[in-house]
This record gives sequence, structure tokens and C-alpha cells, in this order.
Amino acid sequence: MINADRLWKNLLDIGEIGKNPDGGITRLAFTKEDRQAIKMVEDLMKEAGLAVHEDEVGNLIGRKEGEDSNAPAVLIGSHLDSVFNGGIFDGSLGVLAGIEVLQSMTENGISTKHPIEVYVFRDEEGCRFNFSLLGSRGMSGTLKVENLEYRDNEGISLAEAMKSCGMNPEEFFKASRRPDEIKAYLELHVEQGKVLECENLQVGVVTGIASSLRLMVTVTGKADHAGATPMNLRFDALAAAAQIIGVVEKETRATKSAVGTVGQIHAYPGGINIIPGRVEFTVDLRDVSIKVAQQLEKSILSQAEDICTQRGLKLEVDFLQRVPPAPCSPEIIDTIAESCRELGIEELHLPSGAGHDAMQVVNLCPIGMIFVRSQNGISHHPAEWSTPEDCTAGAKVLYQTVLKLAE
Ligand code: HGY
Ligand code: MN
Ligand code: MN
Ligand code: MN
Repeated sequence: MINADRLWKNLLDIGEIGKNPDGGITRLAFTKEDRQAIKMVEDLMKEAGLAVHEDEVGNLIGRKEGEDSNAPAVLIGSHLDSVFNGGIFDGSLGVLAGIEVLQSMTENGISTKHPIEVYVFRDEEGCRFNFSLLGSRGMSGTLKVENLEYRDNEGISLAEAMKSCGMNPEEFFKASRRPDEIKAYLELHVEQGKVLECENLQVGVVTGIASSLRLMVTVTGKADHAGATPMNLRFDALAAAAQIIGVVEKETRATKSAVGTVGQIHAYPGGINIIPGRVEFTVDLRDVSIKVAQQLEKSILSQAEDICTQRGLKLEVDFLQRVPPAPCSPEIIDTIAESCRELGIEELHLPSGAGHDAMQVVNLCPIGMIFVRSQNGISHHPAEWSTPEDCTAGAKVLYQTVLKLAE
């Protein structure tokens, strides 16, 4: 089976890269920290005896050959980039467990008909450029050239950041794989929620992944004197934005299933004694049902329009990304569940509220995901934690399932 101590040691080692004073990690795409983590994992892949290469969007790929090298490959993987001040398990667990599975197979003298590849997908979080799943879009052929024009808050574009890592962004399309090359994709990931913990279970079988809609909303009014301007003569962009943000929360709660978040807000010019003339804020909306997600989007945007019209302000909505919900393959769900039973691990079937690379790879092949319990359900935070025992249980289920899919 797998070498649990080696997996845990690698998790803690990679968790040191990009570590902040309060214990969180910041490893944004195409930064020094990101490159350091990629380098460490490249060395681990080589130690595991994998054939390693980086593709044209910066994905790192380690391949274990199959008895039939022309058979479609089984893919496993996840990401190494993080959010600002995030946790050490989000993404890294899936990458390191994938390498551990292949290294253990080789050490146990196990070969399979189908080749198996571990993917480290670049820029899954989309925290630096507000555009996520870059690597898995590139690999599944859904990346568009205009996507490389997204800029970070220093004005650096995705294309420029890729160039800074020695890549040629014009060749991004060469990263895409053909459907006939790939048999299935399997991702191990921390749950990032509280369901497994509430049920006191180590492992979850993911049934589907929620949609992801990301908006940049700009409200434009008129900056003016905070003291000399009577309330009825104001065009206050921040007061309007506050009303709209209240609508996001109210309408999302009313669905009883969706989630809605305003993670970033900037008011300009930003003086204590100036009425804000312009406000920019992000909206992140998700639901496992596309119907609920579309209805929610419509209701929020029409109320935002009304609020701005009544106040004589201008509303602009920039659609940063729209990814539909991704269903997991029933066959792979059954295979994961079978592995759990064989290992004596009780499993639970649940949807994923968090987004994952699997929601792009689903454009190429059937997908499956295995969750590991998150302590207090915390993630995207320094307190993100899963126990060595739970990580080992998840990695064992991954090992068992990969053997079945690749046999
Ligand atoms: O934002 C997400 O859902 C994921 O962590 N990328
Ligand atoms: Mn994440
Ligand atoms: Mn993740
Ligand atoms: Mn087969």
C-alpha cells in the first residue's frame, strides 16, 4: 500500500514554501513561491521514477508508463498554488498523494495496462488574476487567448507572468489533450467543509461540483464633499454598493443551497471626507444546480440595476468567469465506494461547494473526486488542517481506485 510517513513528511515540507508569519501560505500563480513548490514536486516525481515534463501552460506532469503505452491514460492530480494566506492541504494533498500512489505501485512491483499521469495544474485558485483553473482549462482545451490578458493588481498580465517563468504564452493551445488520450480523472482533495466532520467520517465520495460565477461589479456615482453635500443631493457609489451586497446575501440565503461571497471591495478616491464616486467589488456565486445559479444571478443583477437607476448611478458588470456545475461519473463514484468498502472505510456521498480542476477536466473525460475530512471545516485559512490518519485513509482509497481504473 502507500508509505504514509513519506506522504506526511512531503505535505509538511511543501507547506513551508510560501509560509507567512501566522502559519498560512501564500503561493500565488507564477510567483517565486509557486516556482519553488513546482521545483520541489518535480524532484519528488523524478525520485518516484516518473517521466516528468511541463506543458505549455505550466502544468507539471509525471507519467508512469502502462503495459500498453497507447492505452488512454488515467489522470490523478490537483494544484500547488494557494489563495492569500491559505492552508497547506488545499491542492497539495492531491498532488503529493498522487505521486505517493505511483511511487508505491512501483515499489510494490505493480504495473497496469493503462499509463497513469499525475498533473500539477497551474493557477487553480485564480487568486492573483481573479480567473481560476488556468492549467486545467489549458489541458482540456477551454482556455481562450483573451483569458491571458487578465491582470493582477500590479497590472501584470497572465501572459507576462507566464513569460516570467520562461513560457511562451502564444503556444498555450499546445497544452490541450485529446479525449482519446485520457480514460478518466481522479482528484483527492480536502473537503473544505464540515459535512464529514459532522458525520465523524474520514472520507467522502464527491457526487458533483458546484458552478462558479465570478463578477467584477463597478458602481459609478459622483465624488463630492462629505460635509457640504446634503444627503438628498448625493450620488454615493458606496452606499449603493452596500445595498447591492445586501441583496447578494439575502437572495443567496433565500435559495437555501447556493453560496454568494463579496471577497474584494475598493472605494475611490477613498478619503475619509469624500463621498465615494466609484466602487468596484467582486461577486462569487455558486450552486450545484445550474437552474438555481441562473435564477439567482438574474435576480441579483436586476435588483442591482434598480438600485442604481433609483440613485442615478451607473452599473457595470464584468463577467470574469462562468463555469457550469460538473457531475462526477457514476461509474467512478461506484469504483471509489467499492475501494472504501474493501478498505473498511465508511464513506459518504456529497457535493463539492468548492471549485476544482476536475470541473474543467470533465470536458475531456469522466471525473471522480475523493474528499478527506477538514478539521472544523476550515479552509483558505492558516487553520486548515487534516490529520495524518485521514490523509492516509484518503490516499489509500486513491491508490485502490487508481488500480481499478488503470487495470
Ligand atoms: O475557490 C475555490 O472554490 C477553490 O478553492 N479554487
Ligand atoms: Mn482553494
Ligand atoms: Mn483546491
Ligand atoms: Mn482497462
